[in-house]
Amino acid sequence: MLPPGQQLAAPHKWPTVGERAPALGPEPWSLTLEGCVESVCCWTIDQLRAIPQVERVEDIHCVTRWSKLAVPFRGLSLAHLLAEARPLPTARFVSLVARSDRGHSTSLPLQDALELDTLLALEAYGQPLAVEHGGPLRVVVPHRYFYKSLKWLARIELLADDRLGYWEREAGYHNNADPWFEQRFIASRLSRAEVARLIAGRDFSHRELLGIEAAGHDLQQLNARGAQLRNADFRHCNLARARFDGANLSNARLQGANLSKASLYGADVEGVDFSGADLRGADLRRVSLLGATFVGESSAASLSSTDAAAGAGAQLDASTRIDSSAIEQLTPLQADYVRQTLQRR
Ligand SMILES: Nc1nc2c(c(=O)[nH]1)N[C@H]1C(S)=C(S)[C@@H](COP(=O)(O)O)O[C@H]1N2
Ligand SMILES: [Mo]
Repeated sequence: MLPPGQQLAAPHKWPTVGERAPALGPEPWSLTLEGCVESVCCWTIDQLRAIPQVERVEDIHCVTRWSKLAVPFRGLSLAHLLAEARPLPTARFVSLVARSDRGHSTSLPLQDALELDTLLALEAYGQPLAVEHGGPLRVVVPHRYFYKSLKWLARIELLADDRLGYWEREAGYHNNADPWFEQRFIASRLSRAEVARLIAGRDFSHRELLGIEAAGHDLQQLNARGAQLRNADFRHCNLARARFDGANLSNARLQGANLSKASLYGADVEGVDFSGADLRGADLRRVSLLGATFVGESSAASLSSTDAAAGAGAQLDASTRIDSSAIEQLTPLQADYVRQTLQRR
């Protein structure tokens, strides 16, 4: 079963999301458990391997809308390590801190972390975890978007009060992250008056406008270069000739938008829904398309591509510019649809 708004990644593909390698640090790798505990603990990877290992098959759901089912992990249970450190009654949250150049972390209520059977994985698919997937040690939090599953775990800190993680703080990702309730982003903090002023001025460039609700507006030639527009709602907007160069449009809703001759050059469009959008003459070079949708998965499966274009599918043709490497990031259905429609004149 897939949570709402998710699509299966291509089989045998495991996308790398976020940081691709840990920061340099002392070897051998060690894990520290501290904060509200009776005894601070520290383990090397070899010591962790000597603790009884558990095997778990878990589904991965990335907030950028790709999922990967039944991934076999092996490692140790967080509960087992916590028992060794003996949490104090004041411990209510667990902060998971990576060995990371940007101080990457995430957090969970302690009770959730335990009830969800959080795993500290050393292996996936019977092999030591690859570095880009968090090796030698990553967190796997079942039933939460995968941003709660921290790569390169170096420190666990038990806290009395929550400390927001990197994505939760910097990107407005929802702190609870339950995919079954689509807890992807916190709501926009923009007031209606601010939104109205921005829409009238058509200048969003380099602004932080997470989750802006602009559906249905005339934003022809909008300047949105370098803007932070994660989860923005641009459904059915007139965005002809708009400039989104270098903008972050991750998970934005662009269904039915007119994006003819718009530039999305170098933009982050992971998880964007372009169903029914007009992308003729649009520039989508140098974009990341992980989890993007151009045609509803059900209509792509049931209609011939011509019918799909007339209905729910995005309008692309030979004048739409997309790198073939970006098309390969799409699910097989989406990639087929894009390749076919790009040949139209
Ligand atoms: N240290 C660290 N952990 C991280 C991230 C990151 O950028 N840095 N990204 C998170 C996100 S958003 C996802 S979807 C998963 C991606 O894991 P993968 O690259 O193994 O697919 O790792 C999560 N853990
Ligand atoms: Mo993610």
